[in-house]
Amino acid sequence: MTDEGRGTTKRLFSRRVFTTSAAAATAAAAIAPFVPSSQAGAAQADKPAGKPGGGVRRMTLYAEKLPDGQLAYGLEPGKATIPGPLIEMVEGETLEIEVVNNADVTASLHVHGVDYDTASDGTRMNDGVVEPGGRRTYVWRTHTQGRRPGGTIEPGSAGYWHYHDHVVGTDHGTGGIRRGLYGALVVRRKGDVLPDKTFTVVFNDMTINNRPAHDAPQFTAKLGERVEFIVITHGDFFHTFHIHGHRWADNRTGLLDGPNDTSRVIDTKITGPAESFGFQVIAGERVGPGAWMYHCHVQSHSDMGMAGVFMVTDKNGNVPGHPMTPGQSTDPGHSMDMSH
Ligand SMILES: [Cu+2]
Repeated sequence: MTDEGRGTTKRLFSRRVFTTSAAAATAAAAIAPFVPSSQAGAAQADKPAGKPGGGVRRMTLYAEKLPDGQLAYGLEPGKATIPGPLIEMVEGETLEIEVVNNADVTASLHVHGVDYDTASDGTRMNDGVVEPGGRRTYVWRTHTQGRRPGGTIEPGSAGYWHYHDHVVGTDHGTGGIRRGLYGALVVRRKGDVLPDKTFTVVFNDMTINNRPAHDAPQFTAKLGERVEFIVITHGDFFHTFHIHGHRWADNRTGLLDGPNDTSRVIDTKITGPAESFGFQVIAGERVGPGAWMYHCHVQSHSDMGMAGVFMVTDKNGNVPGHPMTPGQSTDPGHSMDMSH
């Protein structure tokens, strides 16, 4: 597969940390589009922030059939990718996603982790599907962490989540997921540290991001960049995500909150169907530039090709022992290079 369109979405937002509530409200509007800058005009249809506790944004997601017969979501016609575009939200805001079904099968959009009505659950049972040629708007809501009457904490929506089809093939979207209708969702909390770039790794049956065996995506970052990985599993198997030379905290953000955060620090995590997690690393921190492998650590799975490379370049764009060629990266990441 080519590099074209593979997760190259740019964020229209560059703050490293969400700040005050007013600034965050502005920021929430600012990150609205999740579209390539070439499509920034289309994104201006976003509604301004208006509801208490967060704004409402709109976006359009196209479900399409790829030339090789796989299915994918995209932000523009003809630009669908596997995984679909990274969708970001900030706790408190609402996202109205219009799905345009350009594929030749009935498809839908089902999300994990956020709030929605049954009409937005993407199932045939609730008539939440989109016929070929049709369109339908799904509404995702989020909320901030709070305290319930009686004192217990109600968790907020922040987390590493994901979305997928729920109707192609079977009433559980087994065929849609198998063919590529899935993507990552991250809901951030005010104050969260933002990465320079984000890479999505989906263990889908015995593939990574539906790519052929031994052809997993290569991710590239510069030494010292703050890189976010989002890991999702689909299909029938359990996998064990592992990355060489880097490690993270096993909590919501993957980062330690402070010197007293006792979260376990790990470099391997078991992940079963429909689970998702994410974390951030500083590329090459203490280990330097290099070709750092990431893979499923179930031995037979890695032997069968569930392994890829996280290329960490030096400041000149080189990797020791691995000459880099232009366009070599199969996923340049969702970079955050726009100032705000
Ligand atoms: Cu595996």
